[in-house]
Amino acid sequence: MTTTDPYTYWAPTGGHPPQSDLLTDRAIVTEAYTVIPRGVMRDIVTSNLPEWTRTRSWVLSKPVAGGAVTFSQSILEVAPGGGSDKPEPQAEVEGFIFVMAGQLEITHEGQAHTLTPGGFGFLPAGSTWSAKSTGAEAARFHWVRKRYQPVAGLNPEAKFGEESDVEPASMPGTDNRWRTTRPLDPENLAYDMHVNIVTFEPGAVIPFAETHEMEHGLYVLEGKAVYRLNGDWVEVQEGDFISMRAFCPQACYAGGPGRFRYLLYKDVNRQVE
Ligand code: UGY
Ligand code: MN
Repeated sequence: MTTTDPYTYWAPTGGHPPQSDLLTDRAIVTEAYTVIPRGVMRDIVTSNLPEWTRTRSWVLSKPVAGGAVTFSQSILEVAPGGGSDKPEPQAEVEGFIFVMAGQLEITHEGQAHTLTPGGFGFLPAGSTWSAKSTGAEAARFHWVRKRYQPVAGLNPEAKFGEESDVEPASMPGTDNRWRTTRPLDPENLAYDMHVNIVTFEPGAVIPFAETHEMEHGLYVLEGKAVYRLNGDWVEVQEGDFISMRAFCPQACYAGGPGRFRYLLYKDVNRQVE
């Protein structure tokens, strides 16, 4: 390989393509979990969406026939001036947006919200919203979508904000070395999904194999760690994505040298439909 930049397009002159851990060879698909390393998110796997202009997307998770995934998660990259007048084609589907780069203006029920990196928005199912990339560089953000499971008398409210304005909760017994920022109120049963930011200081761990009914979408925002997934230990780093089916045992060890941080989707607060 002649280039030092693993993301630069490179074509082999013959034989097999190179197998570098920064490219695609760390991808894993099992019944219990999927790992999509950042190197897989290349031009060749982008989708265009009919509702969006000047946009490309990488779909990281979606329900597939015979599978057990009930949410979709994509990274969208919207060039300046691009966007959508009606992003969500399905009235029963709610969404959560988390911005990683650029500036995204969301107009929800007539009110404009400008989101920059760390900014988030929860869009209840059936609400009216539009989105526009208003910065000088492309807006790059996560869009998690799920079919809302209504309960009589409970109405989830839209919420917009900034990660740094939400006080993180220290996980029990960890002296704040493992903490969770919860943009949506965990006590409010109107919400049937959460998207949290989970942070570990170097050396911090999930000290037991969590095994729970909730699925996860997990995108590494910063740092690296070894992640326990079902019976395997898998190295992950910034830009990698993991999805976990219900009951997939999970733990992690954040070896440093910096913080390990990820965006974590989970379904919550509902019986099986
Ligand atoms: O909230 C959670 O389920 C979280 N502790 N799981 C995780 O970070 N893998
Ligand atoms: Mn978990």
